[in-house]
Amino acid sequence: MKTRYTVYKSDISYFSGKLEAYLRYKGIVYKAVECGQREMKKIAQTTGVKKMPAVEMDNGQWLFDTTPMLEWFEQQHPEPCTTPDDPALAFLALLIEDYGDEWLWRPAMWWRWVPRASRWAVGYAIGKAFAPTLLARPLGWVFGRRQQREWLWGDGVNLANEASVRDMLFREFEFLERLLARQPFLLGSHPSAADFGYFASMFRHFGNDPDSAEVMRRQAPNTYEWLARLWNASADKLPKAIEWQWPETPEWQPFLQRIAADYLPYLHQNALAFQRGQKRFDFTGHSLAFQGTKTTNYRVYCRERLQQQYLQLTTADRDKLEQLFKSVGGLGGLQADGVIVSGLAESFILPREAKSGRSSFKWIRSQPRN
Ligand SMILES: N[C@@H](CCC(=O)N[C@@H](CS)C(=O)NCC(=O)O)C(=O)O
Repeated sequence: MKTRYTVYKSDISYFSGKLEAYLRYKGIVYKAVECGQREMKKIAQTTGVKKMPAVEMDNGQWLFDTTPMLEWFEQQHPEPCTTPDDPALAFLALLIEDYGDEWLWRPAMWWRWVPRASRWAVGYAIGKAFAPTLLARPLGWVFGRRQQREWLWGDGVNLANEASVRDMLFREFEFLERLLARQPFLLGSHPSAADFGYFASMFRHFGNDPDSAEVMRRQAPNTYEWLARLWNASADKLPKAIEWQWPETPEWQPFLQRIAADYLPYLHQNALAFQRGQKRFDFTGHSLAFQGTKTTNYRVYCRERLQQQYLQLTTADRDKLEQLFKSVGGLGGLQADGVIVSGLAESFILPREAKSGRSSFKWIRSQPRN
């Protein structure tokens, strides 16, 4: 008998959009449950963290965190395959997935919680999901303030760099527009982990929230079209043969540079701060700097995973990737100071037995850091 999945999600949640797009493309049948206070409590008690999406299986086991989840689903439901057959390209897809998950989160927070129309609309939607209608507006207001504090003003964003954080979206549009004008998905004819990683911010935040969605419709119609294409993709609508593309065209260069010279140095500096027991650190990258940004244990784990995946590649595949990144500064940031252990790896082994316990997070006041 087929496993039945219940997906606890929210229609305004970054990572829920990513997971659902993946499940839809794979043709994996699931029951969707919109999260409210009760569901979040249930997730926290079984997975240990108050984060959605989470998946409950009919055998009582649970899946959580979209990156290991996608890996797990890929093993259980291999067709249609979302992993490029070239191992170097498969690694790049995972690197892009991680960049989309973590690096685009900050501009997604800016575009959702700073412009007033978006802040009010999404705040109200969250308030309504978690409180009686009368309290929806005040709760939305509190939630918006919490997100601004947690991810922007209390996390290295200030008047001097705010415009650069806002403009991170435009840098992504410059890349995506040129690429998606030519091909249907980021790495070729079919979706890969790279598409799902990008989809998180693009679908449930930028393409959804009133302010950024209008900007996207005006400035990035190819990206807007790709959102619908991926959301409605299925293997039978696409060509039988998959054609993966090695990223050689010019628009890739600034994008690869953001990974090599901003994101990987950020992961490295975050891991060093974690190792030294610092709660905050001053991040300096090629195009952005964040003073007093919060050290994030989870992102030490993200780096650790990527390092392990990279080390599993053959020397020839690693050389191929080094060549790709050579003109934009190389992949040194990934390996610098070796593997710094997050201590979290074991808790992300899936599936997870349901356990009953208390989550240590006070939900409204603080958020688990991705
Ligand atoms: N790394 C996790 C991140 C999940 C996450 O951050 N989820 C957000 C919603 S998109 C959440 O549940 N936040 C809870 C809160 O804001 O209190 C994943 O990939 O699933």
